[in-house]
This record gives sequence, C-alpha cells and structure tokens, in this order.
Amino acid sequence: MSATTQLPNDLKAQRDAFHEELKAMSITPLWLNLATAAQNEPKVDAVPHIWRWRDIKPMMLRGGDLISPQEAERRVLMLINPSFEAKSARTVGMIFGGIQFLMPGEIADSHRHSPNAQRFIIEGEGSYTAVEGERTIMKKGDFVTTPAWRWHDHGNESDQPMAWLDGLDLPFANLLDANFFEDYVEGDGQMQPIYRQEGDSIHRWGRGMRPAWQEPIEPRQSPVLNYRWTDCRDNLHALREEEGSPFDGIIMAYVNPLNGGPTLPTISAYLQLLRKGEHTRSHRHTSSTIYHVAEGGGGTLVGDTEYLWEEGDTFVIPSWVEHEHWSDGGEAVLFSYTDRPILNAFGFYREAAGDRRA
Ligand code: GTQ
Ligand code: FE2
Repeated sequence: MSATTQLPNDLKAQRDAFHEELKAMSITPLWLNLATAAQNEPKVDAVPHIWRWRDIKPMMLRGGDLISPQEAERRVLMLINPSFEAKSARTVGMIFGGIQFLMPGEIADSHRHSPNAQRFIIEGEGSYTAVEGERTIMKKGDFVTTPAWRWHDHGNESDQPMAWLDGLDLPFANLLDANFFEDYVEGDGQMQPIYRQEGDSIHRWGRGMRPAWQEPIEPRQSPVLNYRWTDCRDNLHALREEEGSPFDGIIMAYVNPLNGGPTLPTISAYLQLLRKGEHTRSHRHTSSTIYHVAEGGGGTLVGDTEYLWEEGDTFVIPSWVEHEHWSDGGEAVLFSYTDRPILNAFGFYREAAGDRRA
C-alpha cells in the first residue's frame, strides 16, 4: 500500500501542507522520491544510437567551408546522445565522443584542460598532435592520448582532410564541477614550443624499457604515446587462434606502460577483432561504451535495436543494456572506449551474461 492512499482527509491535508512547507525549505521527503535512492536496477536515460560516417562526412566537409578551427577553438561535431542536451557533453555514460577535422594547412591552437582526452584517427594521414612539447604524426587507425592539463595542439601538414574521433571524460568533469580550461598565450604565440623529439615518449616509456636514471613520471599523467594501427592490428591477428572473450572476441585493452592500467585514469580503450563468422554471446555491464568501426562490417544487437555498421560508423551502448556483436561477410575490427575505470574505482562495476545465446 502506498503511503498516500486511503488516508483520512485531515491527515492527507496535513501531509500535503507539511510537504509544501518542506519544499519551501529546499527539503524533499525521501518517501516521495524513493525511486531515485532505491531502485532494483539502473534506470538509464541514455539510448543506443549510431552515427554513420556516410552522413557525418559531408557535414564535416561543409563545416570545413563554414568555420575555421580558430573561430571554433576546436572544429568538432559533438555526438550527443538523443536523450541529452549538448551542454551535458554526454555521448553515453560519463564519456564524450566528437568528430574533429582539419583541412590541409589548418592548425588548432594550443590549450589545456582538466578533462582527459584521446584521439582515434578515422581518415587521412600526416596531421600531428603535439602534447607537452612533443609531436606525433598520426595515421588512420592510430590511437593517441592527451592526459589532463597537458598543453596540446593539432595541425594538418598534409594535402588531404584529416578526421578523428575525440574521446573525453567531459561529462564526468562537468558532473564533478571540476572542468577547467586555459588557452595558450605566450607573447604573441598561440602554439606551444616543441622541445622534445618525435618518438621521445615511445622510446622512454613505450617499449618495455624506461630510462633508469629518470624517475618514472606520475602514471596518472600517462606518457604521450601513439599506439600505431599497424602494431595494434597485428597484435589482434597474432592472437586470433585463441578463444578470446565470449562477449567480445579477440579484444585487447590499450595500456599505460607505467602501471599496466588504462590509458587514461577515467577511460579505458580497446581494439577488438571479430573473426569471419564470429557472433559473440550477449552480456551487459554498468560501463557505457562508444564503439567506432575501424575496419570491415558487421552488426550489433543493443537491447531490441539492431545496428548494421560499416567502416567509419560510431555507435553507443548505454549502461546495463544487453548487447552482442557479429562480423558480416569478412572480419571486422572495432575500436571502443568506456568509462569503466570510474566504475571500477568506486565499486560500481557490475557485469552479467545475457540470456540470449547467439
Ligand atoms: O582536440 O583539444 O572534441 O579540447 C573537445 C575538446 C577536442 C581537443 C574535443 C577539446 C578537443
Ligand atoms: Fe583539448
């Protein structure tokens, strides 16, 4: 029986008045809001969604004609979950995804911010990202991190447009009221100086060795590494005879070499191979995922919605929604990133196999 049914009239009136007076004091009785504090399972507002590269690409080219990276700060098309407003920066869960693009010769000036960032290259080659005085030239399929509060800028020194998927923990930073941002202004300069050789971070930290005379850097500020597509893809194929994960096939996490943990404190990133004819078991978990199709085609069932995807598409799986993947025709490689480190850190990560058997 609910607390408000079949009450004597005078008690009902007294309660209503009581609630009204509380409201004026910015107080709400828990018993009128039990659902927010006590629920059997997460009630997830985010919905599954797919953004197709064939739809994004023409908009990207139009955007390239209409606004410069200087005017835009960053020329990014934000992928906002249909359930949320743009100001939340929520693509799904605690993570943001956006498509950033630079036309030949363009640069995006240096800045830094408390949110952590990463890039996965969708198209083109020959653009660089510079982080804390070191550049890395990026190619399709490369994965690069920009940890919190590191100066960074991008430039396209090639003759082709360049596009990548930005991943940031913006929704989390905003939720914590801890989002800081600073433009680089040094004299007249908008660009940070480059004072480290290209590849410096890889040589110092990224090859299973470290300089023994140097203290390891703070692991939370993971080194500026470029996880090369050819190396990472090769790793998946080297392990292709393994069973892999029943839910994800041959899936490997990108790791921070300083501690073996995720590449950013708030975001873990993965690359996975779905072999020819592979169809994974369904499962669900409390981390939310942004998927990007790096190679090939296939499909994903998310709840009741089936997405058939191809190279360049980006789709999201919200928390606690059952999902399974398959390759179609040939093989497929999916890049993905999740807010799992946040859930893990505070004991909120939960996972369950699905009822459906592929
Ligand atoms: O490239 O620095 O998508 O600062 C959002 C915020 C990209 C970036 C985004 C950013 C950047
Ligand atoms: Fe940035």
